[in-house]
Amino acid sequence: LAQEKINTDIVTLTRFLTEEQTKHKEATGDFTLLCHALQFSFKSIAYYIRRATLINLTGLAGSSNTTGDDQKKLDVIGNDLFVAAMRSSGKCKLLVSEEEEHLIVFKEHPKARYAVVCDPIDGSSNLDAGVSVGTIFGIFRVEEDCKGTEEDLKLPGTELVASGFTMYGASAQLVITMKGGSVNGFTMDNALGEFILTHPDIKMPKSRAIYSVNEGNSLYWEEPVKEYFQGLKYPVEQSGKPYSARYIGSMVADAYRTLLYGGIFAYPADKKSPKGKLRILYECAPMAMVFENAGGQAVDSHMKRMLTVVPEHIHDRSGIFMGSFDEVQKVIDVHKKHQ
Ligand code: AHM
Ligand code: MG
Repeated sequence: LAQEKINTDIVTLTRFLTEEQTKHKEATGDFTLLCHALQFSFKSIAYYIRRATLINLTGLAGSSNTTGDDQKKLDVIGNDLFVAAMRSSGKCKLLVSEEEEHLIVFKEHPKARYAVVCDPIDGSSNLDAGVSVGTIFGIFRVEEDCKGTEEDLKLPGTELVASGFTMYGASAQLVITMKGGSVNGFTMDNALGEFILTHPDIKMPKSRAIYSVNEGNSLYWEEPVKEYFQGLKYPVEQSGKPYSARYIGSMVADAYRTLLYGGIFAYPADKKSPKGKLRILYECAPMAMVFENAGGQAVDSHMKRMLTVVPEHIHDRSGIFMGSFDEVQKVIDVHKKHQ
């Protein structure tokens, strides 16, 4: 038998972050330490998700979060793991979580220079069936003398210094991007307990005939949205083939597939939900940054660049269309026609 070729020069997330840090002469190492804490929260969330059915972690916790969603037991545990990791990092001053009504201020770390926004377990309606869910995160830099109120976080995504997500699927996949940088993907090696760089410098395909949207909401869609999706299914040109539909109902999983394969993911605002469903600060903006840095586009339901949308409050929502550059351009063009 031929010997398997063993890679002995593996790029782990830890090594990647250290190498990134050395590129920035002014770096203090705080950002790297914050990322190590993030990494630990992803590992521990992945661990509990994998064991959920075995240790009675499926089902509801019996509570609901600020925005009225029923909380799953794992929503609560994922949030607690995330909050603890951020607190103990010593580098996080402010934290916004989907599962926490108010901003968390870590008063014990007044000199910390970062604010983190997160959805600890996104897509939790899929949990009990063992379908992929994910954690979304964004990192902002804050001034030492910032007020420590929600005002500090009414920021557009253009202010994010880093963002990304981890998808808990067949394996845990972590995607991270820094301001103005490339998008890099890591796969969790459970035996090593390390995230390994498996998808360096992700660039999205410019187009791909796949759409991902909850079509069950089409009754409530605005005209341009109806026309756009109708056009994908019933192309006018003779040669045009209809698009394929894919919808998991976990934004992280739908977005990850879209990032790798190309196509479009949308959760539009509609007549029933005029502000859409997904949250600007910790769902839409971090994803938009990943998509833009990978060569794609992301806009809201007014066709405004998603990264420039400023939330009115920390849990504010928005419609979103994100994906391959040309696919999102088609959405923009159809909307322009209707103006
Ligand atoms: P959650 O944060 O409460 O889990 O909700 C967000 C999720 C996204 O992951 C997904 O894209 C969307 O909700 C699915 O919603 P719907 O079931 O309306 O299609
Ligand atoms: Mg969510």
